[in-house]
Amino acid sequence: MSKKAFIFDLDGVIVDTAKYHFLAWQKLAQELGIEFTPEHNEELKGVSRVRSLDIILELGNVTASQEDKNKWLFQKNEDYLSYLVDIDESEILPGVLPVLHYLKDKNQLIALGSASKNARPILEKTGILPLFDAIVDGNDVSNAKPDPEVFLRAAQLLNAKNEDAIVFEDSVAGVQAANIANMTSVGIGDDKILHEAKYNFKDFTFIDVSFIEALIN
Ligand code: B16
Ligand code: MG
Repeated sequence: MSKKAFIFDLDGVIVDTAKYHFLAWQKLAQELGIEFTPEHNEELKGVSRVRSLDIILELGNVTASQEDKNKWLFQKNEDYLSYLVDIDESEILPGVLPVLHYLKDKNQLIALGSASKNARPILEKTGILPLFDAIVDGNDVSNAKPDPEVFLRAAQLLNAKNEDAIVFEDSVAGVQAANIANMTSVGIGDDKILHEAKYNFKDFTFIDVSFIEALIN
């Protein structure tokens, strides 16, 4: 059996923190008098915090000083973190744990490839940090998805070839990043939104052992 590199995005793939990002951004947008809908939020998935704020400000045609932007970025993150205080393993999305454990049992390599700067504490609180052979997050990269930097670094840390890497992603930008990196992209979510992914599943409960087995071999 060969060894493949399985790279997981965090928000929207392993845990449902995408909803907390949305709530925190929506609160800020409201304060700034900017209309911000779940549809707008799609554009923010997998995108860095700084770029997310710029997108929201562009939506409302708001220009701001760097000082104000820093203040709002801080405020949004504090608000986001307040939702994370009590999270535990129940936050892990259905079907994810069995896949992680199956990969571990089969001696496969597992990495995180997330844009979030809050990734480590989330993995710790949900109890799955020890399952990861490598972690690349928003603190390690300078180029945001769809730039493939985050996934290329993860494969590098795992000593794996890009073509032996499989990326699970819920964002359009993340799927594009995986494709650019020559990795196998697996979209998690709406297949109309993630139509560029090589494979697509509504969520992990739709992924069965035979699919993972085929990826390994
Ligand atoms: P933070 P992922 C991304 O995580 C989120 O999808 C995106 O909405 C968020 O803005 C970004 O992380 C930065 O997160 O503010 O915690 O640094 O999906 O790449 O795991
Ligand atoms: Mg995501």
